[in-house]
Amino acid sequence: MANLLIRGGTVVNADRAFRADVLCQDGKIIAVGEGLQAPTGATVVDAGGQYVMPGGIDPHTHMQLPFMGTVAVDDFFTGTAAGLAGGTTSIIDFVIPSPQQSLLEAYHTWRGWAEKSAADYGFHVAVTWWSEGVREDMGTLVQQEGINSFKHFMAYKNAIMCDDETLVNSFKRALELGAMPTVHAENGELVFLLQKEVAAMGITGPEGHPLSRPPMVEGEAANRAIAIADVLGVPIYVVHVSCIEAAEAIARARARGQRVYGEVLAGHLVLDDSVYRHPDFATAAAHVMSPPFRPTGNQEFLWRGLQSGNLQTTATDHCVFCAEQKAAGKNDFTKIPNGCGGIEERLAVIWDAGVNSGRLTPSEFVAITSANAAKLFNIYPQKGSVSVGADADLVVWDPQGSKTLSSKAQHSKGDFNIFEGRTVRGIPSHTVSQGELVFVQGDLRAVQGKGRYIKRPAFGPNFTATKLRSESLTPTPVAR
Ligand code: URQ
Ligand code: ZN
Ligand code: ZN
Repeated sequence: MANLLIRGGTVVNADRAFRADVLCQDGKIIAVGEGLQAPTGATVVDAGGQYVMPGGIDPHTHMQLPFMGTVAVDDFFTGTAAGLAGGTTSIIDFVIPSPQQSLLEAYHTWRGWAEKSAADYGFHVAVTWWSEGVREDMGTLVQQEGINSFKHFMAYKNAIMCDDETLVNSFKRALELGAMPTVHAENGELVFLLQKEVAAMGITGPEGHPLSRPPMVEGEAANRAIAIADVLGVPIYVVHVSCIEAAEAIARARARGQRVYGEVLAGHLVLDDSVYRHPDFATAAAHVMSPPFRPTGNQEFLWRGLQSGNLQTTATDHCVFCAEQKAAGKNDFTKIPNGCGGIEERLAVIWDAGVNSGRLTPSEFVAITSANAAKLFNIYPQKGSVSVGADADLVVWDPQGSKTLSSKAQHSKGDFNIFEGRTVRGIPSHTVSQGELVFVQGDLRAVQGKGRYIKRPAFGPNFTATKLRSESLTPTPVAR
């Protein structure tokens, strides 16, 4: 593959920012330093006045997910292409077996779907039921397929919800295998009951969605999952932390030395629950996702969590349904397919609201949009770093560039944009994937099928949570 020299920029990694050129060859970074010469025939990008950062990693997407009776409209090509247009060069998506379905069988199905990806991708595999076969499949997936994380939905009763028996058995198995358990933390039993209570009040519109899943529904589940992980001595990663109750649960556990990690969606950082009271059904329904967007006050708490290091990654949960799909819930909000987009907008929204506001330094931005996800899912520094030997996945970031986000400007196949009308300062001018220019000043050159499946090794023997209370147990029997 051709050489590519990115010249004159400021390289930003999670640990520091410094003036350097970046030389790429055969999909890898081969030199980082000042005054690099362009090999004959190399493509040269002038990055003067711009930042050169590791390509974004979105650790939470659902391309072409079959869900709630329909299928998310962005597939692995259109979804990853949209990501490249926004500076995101890798995703970690989800294999979600139906209950009683073999995990391995579902994994191979998703692998087939993802062949068309334009960018590199990995998978978390969801454990939606329990059996000895599930236990065995988890071992095969870790030892042979490069899976090192398992997802557990604590919501979605009568669909993919895990009970405590499954959580306990699967977390224990994950620890044995050196794999990270992750959770969608909402108490699905409470949601199920509250949905009926809200409906009984005659509320059928999207405004019923947040009423049926108040913050403590998430706080309870986050606390429960964290406690189970503590007793079992396994680390845990909480996806889409949306509210104070869940963020506090994580901060409390971390303050006690427990290995708990939290992810925040770009949408939850800048949107609030007023969206559900929009008079237009389609607009309100377009924002129906779980956990819901929260009352004002929660957003600032999430920002503080990222600034303090109590929350580590950002994602989008990109799971896009169009207006006609959302209309399935026209007369019953519980039938509105849950999911929103964001993969193209995440970096610009977080840069504009996070760096331009002074909340985050450029290096902290890199940490929460790329490096921390690479570290937590064990693909650092192959991903998440501008350094010699790393994959040449990069974004050249123009801090003075500006753009107004809109469904008319997006590359997603969705017909709505939850950031509609938001003007951001700081946008990608170039995206590089596997050492190739795939986005150049508005011109998207994504190639279907170019993306690679990224295997993620299991974690080492020290992979455990700091055992706290459970160490106080006296493991030896008392002689009587
Ligand atoms: O819960 C998830 O993460 C999936 C089903 C996407 N939908 C959503 O509302 N977050
Ligand atoms: Zn979820
Ligand atoms: Zn999700």
